[in-house]
Amino acid sequence: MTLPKPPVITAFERSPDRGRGLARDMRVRWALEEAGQAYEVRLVSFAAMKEPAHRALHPFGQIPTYEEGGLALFESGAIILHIAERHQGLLPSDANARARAIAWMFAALNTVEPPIIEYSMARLFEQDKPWYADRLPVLESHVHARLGELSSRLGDANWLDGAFSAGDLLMVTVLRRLGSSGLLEKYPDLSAYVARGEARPAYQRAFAAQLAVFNGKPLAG
Ligand code: GTB
Repeated sequence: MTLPKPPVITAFERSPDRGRGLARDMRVRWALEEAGQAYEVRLVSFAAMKEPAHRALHPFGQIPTYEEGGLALFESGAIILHIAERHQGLLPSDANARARAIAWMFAALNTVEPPIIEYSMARLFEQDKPWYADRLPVLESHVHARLGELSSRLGDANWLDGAFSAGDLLMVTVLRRLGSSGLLEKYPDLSAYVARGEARPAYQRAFAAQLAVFNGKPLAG
């Protein structure tokens, strides 16, 4: 009997985040670790991502991608939903709780991530622009609005809706993008929430694996 081949994901050959686990392969690695699913990683250069072979997998020439048997997926949210639907531990079995967890996945990607990305991109690429000083506080206020709302909802709960789910996994990875900005620290409950996610053994394994790539010593899958 031949064993099924593990799924293959793509990640940056050399991540610009210098191993901080901010690129979107990190969330897929974490989901696979939570699911207990072995996986392989194919590292791609920025040039290779724009080649036809990679664009056949990812129309926008990005990472991460996910290949499993005859299936090829792109978009980290879709990949994580696929993993979560096929394994225990990332989505509740109760139908209503499952639908709510999926709503949190969308909330992380569609409602919380966009203002965070806009803010981080401005800090990275617009500091020398004449509009930067006026624009940054506006972007910061958009982030604060979402963090305040998220903090109100989380309250003193450990996770967003009952047990840890793929919604929390995505939300934690999205909040981590605030990195050294200092914005998250204004919300001790959200900082603690991120720390709880980062303390999970599956997160730790995923983080170590992506860091090993940056250090030039990829771990065996
Ligand atoms: N919506 C897609 C998804 O969720 O999968 C977005 C995918 C995406 O943005 N991929 C990025 C990419 O491939 C890597 S994660 N970029 C290359 C390109 O577009 O040419 C984004 C990212 C990059 C760098 C850092 N960093 O240095 O901190 C963090 C996040």
